[in-house]
Amino acid sequence: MKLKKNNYINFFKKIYLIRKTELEISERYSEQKMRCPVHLSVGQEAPSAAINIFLKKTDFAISYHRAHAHYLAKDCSLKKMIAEIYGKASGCSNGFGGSMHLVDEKKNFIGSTAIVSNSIPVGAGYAYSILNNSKNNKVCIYIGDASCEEGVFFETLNFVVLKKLPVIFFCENNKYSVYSGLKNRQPKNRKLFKLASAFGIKSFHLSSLNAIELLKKMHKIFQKKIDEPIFIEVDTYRYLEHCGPNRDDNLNYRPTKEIKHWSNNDPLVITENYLLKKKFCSEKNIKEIKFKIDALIRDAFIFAENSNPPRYKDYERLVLK
Ligand SMILES: Cc1ncc(C[n+]2csc(CCOP(=O)(O)OP(=O)(O)O)c2C)c(N)n1
Ligand SMILES: [Mg+2]
Repeated sequence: MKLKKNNYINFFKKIYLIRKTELEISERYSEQKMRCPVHLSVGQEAPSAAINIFLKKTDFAISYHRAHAHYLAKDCSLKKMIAEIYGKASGCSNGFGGSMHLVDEKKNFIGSTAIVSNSIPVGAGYAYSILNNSKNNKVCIYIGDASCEEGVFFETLNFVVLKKLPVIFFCENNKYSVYSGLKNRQPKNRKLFKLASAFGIKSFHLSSLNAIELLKKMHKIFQKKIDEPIFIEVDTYRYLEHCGPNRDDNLNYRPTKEIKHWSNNDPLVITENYLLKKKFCSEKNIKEIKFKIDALIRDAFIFAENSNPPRYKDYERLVLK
């Protein structure tokens, strides 16, 4: 089946939703009403937006500390995410988890975790638990490039191959772990996807530098029946600091040329231009899409601000139980 006009439009919508939500968080963060650190995905919206065009609603996903994009790309509740970041009882983790502990069971988003690599064994365990159900669901395990440096990564690769678990490892390689570039952490020319293929996992290496090409290549992967564990590495780039609402280019841990290279190929600009060029949308359609999403975001912040904080007895009931 060919990619349809609607696939491209939905891809753009997801990227726009993630970008605008993250920028709104970034702008409002200094008001000090958000009760947790935030790892924003500005710049790296395209990978999760692309895979979620092809994942089924019934597939599962588990994420890491930079979870907002993964959660929103799976159509989880925006209101509950913002309320969670504000530490409110109406949040998706009842206000006790914050930005790094997002969950939406209705959408099969089984959680996110602050411990680097923790999505790997928990996601594989979840896949093991659904192995014999008939629905043929997959578990998409999001990881960052740094996750491929933890022991549990290798143990789990072995286990998923042995048990033929229905997992999709989805590695967003933004080249950095906090301030440390890959060249300081891994031997020269090491390819992450090759680590997985050495374990016998079918592995793919894509780039989000051209978001449309990414969508097309992702489509190719999902054209074939996936009946074994697979590993998808996508090169991508965050524009803001590792954790927090600001830019940190003044710290000089990333070359200016590299930053420019990625921001000159912005996924939002590329997808919007593509929709116009292909006449999938008129300028007016794009405006309407943006207007609707902006309103959803505004409502989510109003909902969060107007919600109550959790009560201690909820803490006893939900967390200490
Ligand atoms: C087990 C563990 N070690 C270290 C940390 C501290 N830490 C938090 S985020 C992070 C960087 C992870 O980088 P990566 O997985 O590439 O994701 P990115 O932040 O680049 O999206 C580190 C080292 C942690 N949370 N857990
Ligand atoms: Mg990284």
